[in-house]
Amino acid sequence: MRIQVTATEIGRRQLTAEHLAQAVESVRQNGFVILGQVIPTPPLDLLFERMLTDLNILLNASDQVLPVQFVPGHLQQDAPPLAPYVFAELVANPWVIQVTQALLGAGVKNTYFSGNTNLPGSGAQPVHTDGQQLWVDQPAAHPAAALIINVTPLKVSPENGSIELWPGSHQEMVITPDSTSIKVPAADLARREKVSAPIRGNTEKGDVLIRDDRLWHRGMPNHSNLPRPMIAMIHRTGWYNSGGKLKFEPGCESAFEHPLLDANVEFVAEPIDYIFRHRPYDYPPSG
Ligand SMILES: O=C(O)CCC(=O)C(=O)O
Ligand SMILES: [Fe+2]
Repeated sequence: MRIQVTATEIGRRQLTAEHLAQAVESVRQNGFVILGQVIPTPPLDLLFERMLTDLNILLNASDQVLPVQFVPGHLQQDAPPLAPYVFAELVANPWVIQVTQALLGAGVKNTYFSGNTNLPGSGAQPVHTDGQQLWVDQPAAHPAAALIINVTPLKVSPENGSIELWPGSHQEMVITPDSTSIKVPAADLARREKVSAPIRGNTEKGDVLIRDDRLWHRGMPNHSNLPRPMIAMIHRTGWYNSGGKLKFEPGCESAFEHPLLDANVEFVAEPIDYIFRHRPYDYPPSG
C-alpha cells in the first residue's frame, strides 16, 4: 500500500501513530509499503542528473565488463557517496527510520548503499529474492530482519520499468539458506500467483519503497527512453554482522546524524571508485 504522508507529519518530522501502524502492518502482511512524499525533489533532481552522468561514464568505458544483474539492461549502479548527493532525507530519513525501527527494534543499522539502473530496452529479470529466510526447515517465516529502502529520483510507472512485487511472498519458505539459487522456481510462481498476483511498485518522485528483503520481485522492461536509477539501502537489526563500514567521502558527515540510526559509515580521504567497482551477477550463473 501507499501512505500519503501529510504536510503536518513532514513539519513534525514524524508519522502519526495511525500512519505508522498502517505502514508496519503493510510490511508485515504484504512485505512492503510506500511512504508518499518524504523526500524533497530538488536534491533528487540533482542526484538524477549526476547518476545519468556517471552512467554514461560507465557505458562509454569500453574496457569494462558491465555489472549486469541477471539480464541485459539491468545494471548495478551506486549513488555517488559524496556531498551534495548524500543528504539527510535520503540516508537518514526520519519517516523511514520510524517504520524500520518499529519493525526491527532499537538499534537499526544501515548496511548497504548502492542501486539498480534499468536501461531503456531492458528485459524482465527472473523473479527472485534479494535475501532469504534465516533458517531452514521452519514451520513459518520469522519477522522481518532486513528491509530494503528503495528511492527513485523520478516518477516510476510500468512505462519506465517499475519493480514487480509479489505481495505476501516474504512469508513463503521457498528461498532458504540451503537453496541453490535466489530465483523462485516456476512451480512456486504458478502456485503463488493464485494466492496473490504480482503488482507494480509505482512511485512518485519523493516517495520511498520499503520492502522485506525476502519479498519475491523482479526488474521489468523499461519502455521509455530514459534510464531509471533506483537507490537501495538496507536497514537491519543491530545484532546483524554486516562486515565493514560503508565508505563515503568527507563533506557529507552531517547527513547521517539521526538519534535512532546506526549509519555504519566511515569517511575516507581518497576518492571512492564507485562507478566501476561492481561486477555482473546471476545466481547461479547458468540457473
Ligand atoms: O531494478 C529493479 O526494478 C529491480 C532490480 C533487482 O531486483 C535486482 O537487480 O536484484
Ligand atoms: Fe532484486
